[in-house]
Amino acid sequence: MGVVNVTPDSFSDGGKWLDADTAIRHGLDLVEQGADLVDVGGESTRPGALRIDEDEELRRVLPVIEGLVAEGVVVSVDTMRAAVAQRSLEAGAALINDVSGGRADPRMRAVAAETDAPIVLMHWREHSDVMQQHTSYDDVVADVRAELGQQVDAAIAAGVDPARIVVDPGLGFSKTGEHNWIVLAHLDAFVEMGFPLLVAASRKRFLGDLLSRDGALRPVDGRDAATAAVTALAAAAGAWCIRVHDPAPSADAVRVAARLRQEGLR
Ligand code: PMM
Repeated sequence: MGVVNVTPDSFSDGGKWLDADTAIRHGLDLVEQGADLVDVGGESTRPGALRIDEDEELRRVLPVIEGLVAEGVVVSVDTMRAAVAQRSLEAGAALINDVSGGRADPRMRAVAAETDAPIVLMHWREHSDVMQQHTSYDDVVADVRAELGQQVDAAIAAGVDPARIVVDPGLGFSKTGEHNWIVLAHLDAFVEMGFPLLVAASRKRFLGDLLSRDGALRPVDGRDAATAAVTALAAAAGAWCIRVHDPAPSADAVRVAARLRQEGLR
């Protein structure tokens, strides 16, 4: 999954693809580089981000979704709003990527149920402006899995077909860097939930921390090799989808992991 953030303020690519034509061209480029689908988002969820209103979110994502769908691209919409999900599906999006896992907008589960669209449910506790004040866990793997399980149960109770659910532990969302590493080391616990697993580590701060030198954080544009390394490991652990900004090395990493898994299953 390649990422197009149609936002002025996303941490890794904010402001780069704000105008629709540029965003569409970038989405096509991601496909050219090996992405099987393109995730279009209009609202930044970086730590501390404030929300934008629904009209602005629609204004940002709809033309990009329409443009990419017209070119035959499989598109997911990265949104926490039911109305944005609904309109995006009507515009041709194939999948809902809700980082709040159905928790931010009470109507999201109903939209997924009524439209029968596949939906990514990500582990989520709070909105981005305060999420890093909610990072307390007894056991991060067990707790995230249990809370994500509750989000899955709520979606199924609202009528979402279990066969259409994708789960995501939500790296960096109400999690410290240490938590992210522990979660990544135990992806099997999430694979065991029995749903396709999405992992999104791309360019995130914990990679910048790992690669820092002399106290200076590795800049965002220097984190793609580490991202591809995470891709290989996550795919080898059984992840179904990897969400990245730079798909070429990750697409190759997925092929390496798939080949090794094939050999391991012999
Ligand atoms: N992270 C971001 C945005 N969308 N979606 C899913 N499913 N999982 C994530 O971890 C996730 C996401 C934040 O990263 P960005 O600002 O680079 O898009």
